[in-house]
Amino acid sequence: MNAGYRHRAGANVSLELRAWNIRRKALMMGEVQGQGYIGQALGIADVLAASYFHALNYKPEEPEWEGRDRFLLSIGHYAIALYAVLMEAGILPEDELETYGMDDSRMPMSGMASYTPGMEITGGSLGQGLGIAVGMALGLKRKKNPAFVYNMMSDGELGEGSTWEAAMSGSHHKLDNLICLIDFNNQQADGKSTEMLCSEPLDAKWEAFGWHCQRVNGNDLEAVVAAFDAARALKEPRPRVIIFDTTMCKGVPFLESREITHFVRVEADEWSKALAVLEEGKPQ
Ligand SMILES: Cc1ncc(C[n+]2csc(CCOP(=O)(O)OP(=O)(O)O)c2C)c(N)n1
Repeated sequence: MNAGYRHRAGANVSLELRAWNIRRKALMMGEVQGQGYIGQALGIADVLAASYFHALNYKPEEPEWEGRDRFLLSIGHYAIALYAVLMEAGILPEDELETYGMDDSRMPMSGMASYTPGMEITGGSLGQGLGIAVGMALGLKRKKNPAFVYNMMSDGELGEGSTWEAAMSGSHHKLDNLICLIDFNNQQADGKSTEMLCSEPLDAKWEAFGWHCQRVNGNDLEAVVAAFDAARALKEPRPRVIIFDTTMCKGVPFLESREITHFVRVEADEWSKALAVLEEGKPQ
């Protein structure tokens, strides 16, 4: 663990409430544009809450602090989800929420490193994040910087050859400072990931590539936190991956039960309805 610093602001706020706040902010941004990858944001909110309010070291007021853990969003189309947690963490000011996706906004609809504090890479060309993460993790080690690199990727990226080249080099270089987070929502643009290009048995594949692998329910905060703790504490000279099985649209039942596609259509009047439904489930 990074000896110098651990972000503890708002330590009295529960992770459940953090995740709820992330969902709420994402829905509010979706409402601004009338669209957005909201199914993914609602699904990954618990993992993001645990990342930014349990696992990561960072200084909100100094997003480029050299000692920070790096969080790479390989899936640039999930930007709405990352903006929500960056706001919740105080890295992005909340009053910019209203600018989401607009010209001159610091929050474009796909993640761009040069626009947004806390957006480490310009992801979005799928399958690139893990390779970048391997390079960063190697660089940090050579500089004797004890920070971790987290790469957040999707199940769709498991169908990219570049992911597996990166996986091989991560274990070749014994990158015990690299933690890959996979959002396994089993959805891609054209259908279910398992029906498009099946990557199962996934745990066995990562293990065979030399990684320490865990697979948990990504909407069970207790399990998510335990997986982060185990990945960080492991004393083995190899990279770690956590596969999170998540439910798209989690927290808004009428969207959850809709025939889910990669891009969930939300009608103009449904944004406020979704926010109202979320409000009913607000944790204490
Ligand atoms: C290399 C590459 N190919 C295609 C796309 C277009 N694209 C954007 S999102 C997406 C869906 C990918 O599925 P997944 O990453 O599992 O995301 P989810 O459906 O969970 O959002 C695709 C094909 C892209 N961004 N990059």
